[in-house]
Amino acid sequence: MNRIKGKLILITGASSGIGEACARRFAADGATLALWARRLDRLEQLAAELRDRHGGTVRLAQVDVRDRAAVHRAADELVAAGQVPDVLLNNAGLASGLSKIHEGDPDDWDRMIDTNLKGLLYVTRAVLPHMVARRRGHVVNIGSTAGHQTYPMGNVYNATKFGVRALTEGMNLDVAGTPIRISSVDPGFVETEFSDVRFHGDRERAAAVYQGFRPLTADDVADAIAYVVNLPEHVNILDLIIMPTAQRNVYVVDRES
Ligand code: NDP
Ligand code: 8X3
Repeated sequence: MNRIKGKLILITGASSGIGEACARRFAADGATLALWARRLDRLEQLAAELRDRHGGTVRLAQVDVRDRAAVHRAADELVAAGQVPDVLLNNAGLASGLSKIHEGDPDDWDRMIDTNLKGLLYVTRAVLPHMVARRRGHVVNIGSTAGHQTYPMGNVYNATKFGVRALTEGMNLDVAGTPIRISSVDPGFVETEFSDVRFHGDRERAAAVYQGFRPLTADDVADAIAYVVNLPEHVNILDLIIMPTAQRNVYVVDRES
């Protein structure tokens, strides 16, 4: 049964990777979309393709989730148009750098904390009150296996994703007494632009992360997210961990040499 058709789904970080794959998947399932990211040109290209292929409504906004005023402006625009999201996919996020804590770059730390934690909070604070007022909605946070287990030099990225896990649990408690659902989908290795971003554009280093085994694709993760969103309203997946079969925990991966 398709319970996604007709829903309004707001996706942050829809210009690439998991967010983009979710936009494609939800558009195919008949959802109305609101897509946010900083790279508006990419969103425009994606929206044109989706409108062409599926004919549905796609709303775009250039939003840096670290900019609280911009987040509230974009959310207020949706609400003023009568478009309170049925589903908020808090996906925008990144790793920046991979260094020992005593050698780390504080600018990388700011980038991760401001995006993965504060950005997710700003978006949630702008959207969730409207869901609570309507007594309807579903927030899906993209966490990570890095929010369950630390790995060498993952330190601050790990901390942000452990934080996302705590926020998922906290939000879930805070909406008690409403029918709103709060979920987290926590992937292991997914081959997207994630490692290019982490290694500041060093493509070779990024590609090496996924060498010797078959990583998840963004579409694999979008399938899992669609499963979580499509469940009947009395069913909530609080936390779904999804990894490539070759990955056994955060750092044990069966690689062919
Ligand atoms: P990508 O780099 O491919 O996509 C990241 C998306 O986040 C882009 O659309 C980017 O858009 C957006 N984004 C980043 N910073 C901001 C910002 N300040 N404001 C708005 N949007 C922003 O990576 P993934 O698709 O892999 O990552 C998506 C999520 O999945 C992240 O939260 C990541 O931590 C998580 N994740 C990824 C895993 C992986 O192995 N790839 C595994 C586990 C979790 P733009 O640059 O246009 O703003
Ligand atoms: C991304 C997974 O292990 O590359 O959240 O940090 S990992």
